[in-house]
Amino acid sequence: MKVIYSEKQRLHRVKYEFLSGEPTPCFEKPERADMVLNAIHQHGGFTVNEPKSYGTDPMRWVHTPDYVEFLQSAWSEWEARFGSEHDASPYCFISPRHLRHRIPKDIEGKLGYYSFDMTAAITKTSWEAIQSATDCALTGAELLINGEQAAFALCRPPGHHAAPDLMGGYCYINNAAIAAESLRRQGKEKVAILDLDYHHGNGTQSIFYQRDDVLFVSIHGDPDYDYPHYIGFADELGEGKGEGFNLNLPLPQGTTDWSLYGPALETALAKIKEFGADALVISLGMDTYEHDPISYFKLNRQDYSEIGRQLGGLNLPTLFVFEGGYAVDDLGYNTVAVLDGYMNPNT
Ligand code: Q9C
Ligand code: ZN
Repeated sequence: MKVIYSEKQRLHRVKYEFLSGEPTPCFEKPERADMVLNAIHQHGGFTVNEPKSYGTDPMRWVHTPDYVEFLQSAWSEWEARFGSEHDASPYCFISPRHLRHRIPKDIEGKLGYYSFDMTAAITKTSWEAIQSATDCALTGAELLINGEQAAFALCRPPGHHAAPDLMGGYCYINNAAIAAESLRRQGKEKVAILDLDYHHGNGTQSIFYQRDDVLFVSIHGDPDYDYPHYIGFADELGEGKGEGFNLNLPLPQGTTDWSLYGPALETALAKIKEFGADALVISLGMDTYEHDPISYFKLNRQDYSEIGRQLGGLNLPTLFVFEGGYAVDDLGYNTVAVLDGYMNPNT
């Protein structure tokens, strides 16, 4: 299988996040990709390729122009005001209650306007990495169009929490959504996105909520108890002609092992078959692992092989797009277990 990766993605390294009130080194770090590459090289069944450059136009397929422009200029505006010692980070947000939805002129106001949480800080070189991650996803989509059955876009920073004009959850530009849209524009009539990250893919859901040509299915921790807290419930079915083309399968924190996850995956795959997808994009978050430091499912290595096998059973052109996963020591082997299960279902 072809893997698409660029060292440019190392240029995004945020110092801190707040974890239950405590400043903590950011879980989403370049070493995550290093571990995946390491396992990929050990496996031997992959080739690693550089992405092509697609510029910023594809970002505007799913994001607003003002948001893309904000991401590009945020660091220089921040640096002009506060210098370069600290990462640019919001502290103040628009609640849907009582505040006006106006774009402020000041960078701190803008950071809050375009964020829904404090986990998506911007550094001097973040933009290069963000752009490179999107290029990896687009290159992967193009490989499918050119006849590859599957590819793996090793994207960092991740993307599935990024909505049309919102960053959050370590995400800025929605790589999986852009890849899906790219497949649509190159002739795939129906594209399914299956989001397997522990956290609901709120950004991807929002982007396609009113569309019937892109199905979004997500298996994730119940938002009544977990991030992103305010979206990702089972009654969110899509809107307008998109009604019936969004499926959320929230599962309980703590007790979700294969006995609960397996049936949810079966439901998800049945929905994708019924939809009649021509191509599949997997938002491959690996934070469903039993030892993930910020998530609460109990999947293990064998479960990941089984997930890969079942995805392969759909027999669709499949693009894997990397999302979360923070148990760094095992992250590479778990990721490769999914991809190996997909490629070699009988071993
Ligand atoms: N106490 C991704 O996996 N913090 N983003 C959760 C829970 C935010 C995860 C803290 C997690 C964002 C791509
Ligand atoms: Zn996640």
